[in-house]
Amino acid sequence: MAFEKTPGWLDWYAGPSKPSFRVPVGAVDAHCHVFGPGGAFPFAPERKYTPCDASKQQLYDLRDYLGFARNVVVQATCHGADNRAMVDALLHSGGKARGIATVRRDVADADLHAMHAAGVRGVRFNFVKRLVDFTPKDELLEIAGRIAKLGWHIVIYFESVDLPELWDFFTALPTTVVVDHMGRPDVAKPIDGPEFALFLQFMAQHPNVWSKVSCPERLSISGPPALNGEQNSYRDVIPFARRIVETFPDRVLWGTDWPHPNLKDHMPDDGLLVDFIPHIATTPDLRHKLLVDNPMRLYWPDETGE
Ligand code: 0GY
Repeated sequence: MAFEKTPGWLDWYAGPSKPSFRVPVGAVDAHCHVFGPGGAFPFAPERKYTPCDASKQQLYDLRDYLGFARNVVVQATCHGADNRAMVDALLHSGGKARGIATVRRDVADADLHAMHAAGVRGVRFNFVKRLVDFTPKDELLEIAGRIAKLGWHIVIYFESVDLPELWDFFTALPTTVVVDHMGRPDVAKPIDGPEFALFLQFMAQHPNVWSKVSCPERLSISGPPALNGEQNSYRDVIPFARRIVETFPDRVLWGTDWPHPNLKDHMPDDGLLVDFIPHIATTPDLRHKLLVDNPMRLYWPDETGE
């Protein structure tokens, strides 16, 4: 099937720079996606955008180029609850990729078990209104109870202004909970202001809550060097990510977010994103936890990563 991209859609960046920062051996890109290809894995009718194609092979080529060893492939909303493209990527990874699925209440136990065998280790609950329609909380809690029995965890995606309203639901979840992109802080607001303090409190009071310190390109107002001429890309995001890494070093993950859905003003150079890591994880020990120890504990608990 031929799909037409959403007008203004920016394709992922071909020919990224080689990062100067060498990631540690065994590093995991813990947040990335595949899109189709649409001809093989059609996009879902209920999708809010139509992306370019971004295949598993292109993802794994990028992994090797940037120096990563493994991936966690997160189901993108353009595929709805049809997890075939993500599962196909896992099955062709030689055990080097795990997955996060989107499921509905009607998913069969046999399907959950098949996804587990393929490498799925969690589900994603998305509360970003531009990406998904509302799913009733009782349905999500029912799914949470079922996937908890498989030892899976829940990835949540929301905007920081919505955390107060979602707090009771999030804190009732029975599994490890991984927050995408630091709960999308508004980096124009002070780091010591009430909104980010609430996010830190969420993590501090709930030892089952982890955070991905990913996506500076989505959160930054100062932008990448090509736009602002400064040395450090996404400079305004650094204090927020660094605070989380230093406060909760054993509960943070990092990912490229390739192929970067829904970016309208610029497409990041994935090499520059890797060069962002030493600014937010400032010691070799913090970097090893962020890139190797933490994702291995969550996704490959029986392997060491070396
Ligand atoms: C991300 C961010 C976004 C999109 C999706 O699944 C998706 O469509 O996750 C976004 O638009 O902020 O994590 O990839």
